[in-house]
Amino acid sequence: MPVVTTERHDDILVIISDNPPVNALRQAVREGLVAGIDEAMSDDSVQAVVIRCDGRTFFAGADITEFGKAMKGPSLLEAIDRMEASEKPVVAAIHGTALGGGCEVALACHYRVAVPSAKLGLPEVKLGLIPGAAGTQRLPRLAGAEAALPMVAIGNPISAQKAQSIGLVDKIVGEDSLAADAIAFAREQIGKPVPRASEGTANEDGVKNPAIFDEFRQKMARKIRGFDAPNAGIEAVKAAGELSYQEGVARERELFLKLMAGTQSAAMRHYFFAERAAGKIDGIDPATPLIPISKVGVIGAGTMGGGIAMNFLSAGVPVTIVEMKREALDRGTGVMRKNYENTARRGRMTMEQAQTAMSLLTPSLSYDDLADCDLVIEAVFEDMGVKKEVFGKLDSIVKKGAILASNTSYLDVNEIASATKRPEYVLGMHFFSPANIMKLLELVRGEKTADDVLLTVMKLSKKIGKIAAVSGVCPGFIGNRMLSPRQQQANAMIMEGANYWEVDDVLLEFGFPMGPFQMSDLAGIDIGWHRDPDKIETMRDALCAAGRWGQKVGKGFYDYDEARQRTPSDEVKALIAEWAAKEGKEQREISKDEIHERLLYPMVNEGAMILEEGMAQRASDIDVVWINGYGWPLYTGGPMFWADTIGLDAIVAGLEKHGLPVAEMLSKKAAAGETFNG
Ligand code: 3H9
Repeated sequence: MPVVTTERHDDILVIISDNPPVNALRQAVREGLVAGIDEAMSDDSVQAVVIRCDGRTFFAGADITEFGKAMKGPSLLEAIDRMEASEKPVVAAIHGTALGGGCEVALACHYRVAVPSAKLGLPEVKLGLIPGAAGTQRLPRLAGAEAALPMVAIGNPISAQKAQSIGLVDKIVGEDSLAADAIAFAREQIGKPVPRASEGTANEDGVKNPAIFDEFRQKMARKIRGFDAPNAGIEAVKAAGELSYQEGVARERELFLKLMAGTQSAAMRHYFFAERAAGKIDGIDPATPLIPISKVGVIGAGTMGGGIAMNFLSAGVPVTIVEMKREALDRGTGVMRKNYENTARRGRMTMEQAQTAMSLLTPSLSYDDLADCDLVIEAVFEDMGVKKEVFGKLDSIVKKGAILASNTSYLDVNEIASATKRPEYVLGMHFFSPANIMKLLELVRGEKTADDVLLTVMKLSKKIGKIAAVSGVCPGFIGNRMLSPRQQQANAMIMEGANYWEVDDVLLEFGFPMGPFQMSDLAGIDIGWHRDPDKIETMRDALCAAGRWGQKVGKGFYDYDEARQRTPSDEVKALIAEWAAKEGKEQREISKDEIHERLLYPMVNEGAMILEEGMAQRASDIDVVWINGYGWPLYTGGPMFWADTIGLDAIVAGLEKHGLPVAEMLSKKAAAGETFNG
């Protein structure tokens, strides 16, 4: 069965692509589209053309798996130029997502009709690229440079309604009658001169006001810091106003090819597939029947519990939240309500949606109210004794067959499970703070966790908008376990003479949002402190005793001004020197290169041990965890992909140079010239 077929409806030829799952524009599809257009052109009885897709979506883009391989068949640009060149009207009929190359197909058609639920976008920038089939040249000419800029340089898709408002969609048609409505629309265009996006003049907005490009760059500065593609995108859209269409396409090509050959795009394409791979669980049949989850229980209404609950409420799943004391319960639910209201105020949801979410919440002071929940997640104090008590209690109250999950960030999930008579229904669900915002969810698979339990929670993660990765049971799981050697090195280096702000700066320059000492200040240095200012046994005790509790009191490792700008503190410098002397640490100059290697290489080494012990299913899962949970810069592809790009032999040599341990897997792979990601 060919992937592209044609269908005659009197004087209209309908070209239909059916290339599951997302109608990616692979070679056979491009050939089919060209053949379809040729058929329409060579048949005088055809008066107009409709291009549509079967399956769940209109073309979701070029086929990313073909990137980096030799191009076969017509290029996408050749294929779509044929559409635009036609004198007979060509109409794109859009449902699902018209993304990247798919949006470029739509732009090359003379008209676009879409169902109300459709989305259109140019997300190439999220793959470290810019559109490469004239999208940066046709879109500004059709919709204006100002409207094109966020689409090209940020890459978020827009709704059909928004697309109509900027001229990208001509008509919104019935959700269930796209095929027929598109044919009727095409028939109405017969005999009229065809409008071509490449001949549009909307891009003159950027010519009249060239300041929009710099303004946009400034507005987005934080978001695009470190990424190459957004700037290339801005440049390409600007070129659409400065150059002829043909010259503009050549400029786009030049920018596209440069990005395609670079490490950033390779890293971001790696991440695209890594994120999808993380959702797959080795050894579990994806067709395993799932446990229905229609009601969730959360224990603890503090920051973590409240945030966890909001994920489910926002996804329309009723939640019962339990606290010990009325005051804490009221405070917790109050904070949730406020968070929703703020989100609505910022326009990210309607007030009505916020109210609907809150109406699904049942606050309670009794564990008994959790009896009929299908999944209960505890977010209580991180103490094994407390956790085991909670799980024993839950086991006796919550109905048989329900899943019991712990939000622990480092405790032994097998031991927690042992407090119940249903260890196969127990697992870890490690959310990251703020739990309603952070994307990452570590699913901790206990020794006895049943397949259907893990698969159910994996599927549920997607429903609540999380990116989940499976970890085995080990202290700190994947994420915190790898954080630990980095922190150890950071602490050790400041005792050996490195400036703590330089340690932070090295990570900032690498692309992290903050360094370890800034992070301590943000989290609060006094967390877990014994609160006795006379008992000073560590550097941290000394900081706490001096009232340097972190950002919340205006001073921690740094002094903070009112705008929360940090300045290294003389008091802290003196404290560090004093402690270093006490510990007999010799002081020396430590270069930024050494800081960089000693912070990051041990993380790669820990990642190798995690793989060696089978605690992560695959190296790319580790990348997913670090990018989504800890701010590892996406454009490097995550710690394991990054290590591959700089060479495992270089990592080993660096570790040895600094007298740091080297995992067996790492040294073997390095010696064999292998990489983590194959
Ligand atoms: C481009 O177009 C460049 C052009 O400008 C120029 C060219 C010259 N290719 O995400 P899902 C696979 S760049 C190949 O789980 P959802 C995906 O790996 C492209 N494969 O589904 C997965 O495979 P598996 C610009 C693709 O419903 C399966 O499809 N376009 C592609 O959650 C299902 O995917 C984009 O960047 C692809 N383009 O979300 C859009 N897309 O089942 C990328 C998906 O084996 N795609 N697959 O794991 C998406 O954003 C989402 O897939 C989409 C559906 C929203 C469409």
